[in-house]
Amino acid sequence: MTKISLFLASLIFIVIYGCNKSDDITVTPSTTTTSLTYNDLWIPPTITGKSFDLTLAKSSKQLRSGAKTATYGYNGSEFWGPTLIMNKGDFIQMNVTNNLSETTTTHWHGFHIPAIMDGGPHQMIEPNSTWKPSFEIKNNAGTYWYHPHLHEKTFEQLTYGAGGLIIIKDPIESALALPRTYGTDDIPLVLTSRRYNSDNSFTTTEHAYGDYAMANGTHDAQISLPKQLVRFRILNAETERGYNLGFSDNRSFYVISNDGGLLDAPVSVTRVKLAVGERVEIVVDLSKDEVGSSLDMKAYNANQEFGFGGSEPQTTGQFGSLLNNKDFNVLHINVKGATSNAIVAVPTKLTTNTYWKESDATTVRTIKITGGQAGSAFTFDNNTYGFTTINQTVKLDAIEKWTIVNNNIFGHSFHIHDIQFKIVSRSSGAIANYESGWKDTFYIRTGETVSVVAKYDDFASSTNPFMYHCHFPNHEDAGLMGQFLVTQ
Ligand SMILES: [Cu+2]
Repeated sequence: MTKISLFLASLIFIVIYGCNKSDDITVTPSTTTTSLTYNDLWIPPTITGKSFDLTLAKSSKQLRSGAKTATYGYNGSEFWGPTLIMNKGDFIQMNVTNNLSETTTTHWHGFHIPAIMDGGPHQMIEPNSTWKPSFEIKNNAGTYWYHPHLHEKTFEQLTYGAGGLIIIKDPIESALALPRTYGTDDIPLVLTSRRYNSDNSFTTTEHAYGDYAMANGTHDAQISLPKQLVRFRILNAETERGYNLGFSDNRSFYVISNDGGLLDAPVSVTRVKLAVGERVEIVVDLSKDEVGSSLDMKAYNANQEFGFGGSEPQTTGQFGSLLNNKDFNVLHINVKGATSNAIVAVPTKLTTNTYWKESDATTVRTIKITGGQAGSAFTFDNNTYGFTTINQTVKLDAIEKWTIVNNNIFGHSFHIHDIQFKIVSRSSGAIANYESGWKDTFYIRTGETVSVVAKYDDFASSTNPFMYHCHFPNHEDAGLMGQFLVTQ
């Protein structure tokens, strides 16, 4: 390089990198996005109390330059819906109005409630009608979510943006010195991605992965966070993509909670994997960061094992994506001054869970993931999902071990309604410490066998089934779903 070209290069460097403002920050183009600006992370509004009115309707959102994108949202949101905040022990009234021109359902993911209140495929909400389930909140404090679960329409309705987070509070969690100022040091973070047609509409024909990462319905999201401990409530709301999450400087952070509530103690990690439908609450320490500095939360998804959603090399087509087999940003974080009520230390002890053990189980069931070969649909035990078929019958109050076998061509995300379970074994090796708590969804690798133990208590019905299914919405739509009754 000549002196002049060096001078020009440094001038360009200063122009590009030298003058950052808080709102419209000019950044280095990452490997996976050509965008030069960040957009402020949308924080869903909250509804707190015992009565929740939700209305699902068509909407639209300016997601790219040019035409707005047709979306679905609850309560006027342009994408997604409000965060519902409720207390364990409260009796809740839900009023869900469907203002779409098609049928939907609203499932309370992770909730331990009667099957008829569950919002699965059977609790259909016709257009211009209101569904009014009511139930007691029996779950532990944690991060749950609601989403459509209409058979063969789940993928499409989720893709349009129908969904929302639920935060349950209880006295154990409330007594801990944890960040819990919503939107300030307690940040909801819904991770997904979308693919676009040339008219800026979402691609809704079946495909496994979007091309552009999205956090809370925001592409290239950024947030300013205080110089203190900050909690994130993270949901993987993808179709098939898994996330191997970490921070751009490889700092350690704490996992404090997974699907069904607090772990016994915080787990220090530098990466946490999150499959579709799983939630994790993490706490990251920003107290040593300079005000004005920035870092990124990233998906370290390059070089994952075969079968991990998004590990495929291709960039286009049904299993391709511009994000596949790459590390990419999920949230850009700008550090600002601490708040007056900053949390500065993670509690060493969180709660005392008493988990079911393998030896507690009086019934053992094996469920095999089958099909999926030569263009055939995935199935459980070679049975295609049937709306009136009961695949399993569980006795009320039974403690059961369910062993899921995936001698199949790809990884899946397995979800059981009604209960929270304990993962007791993984044939591939150890159970990750960050999935050591109560769970309702887990990742099952290709070639793996995973066993979980749960007690099927409180709610019996001879007619209303619960679901178990792959939480890849395209897979459940295609029939990778079964039904179980809990009977007296
Ligand atoms: Cu699946």
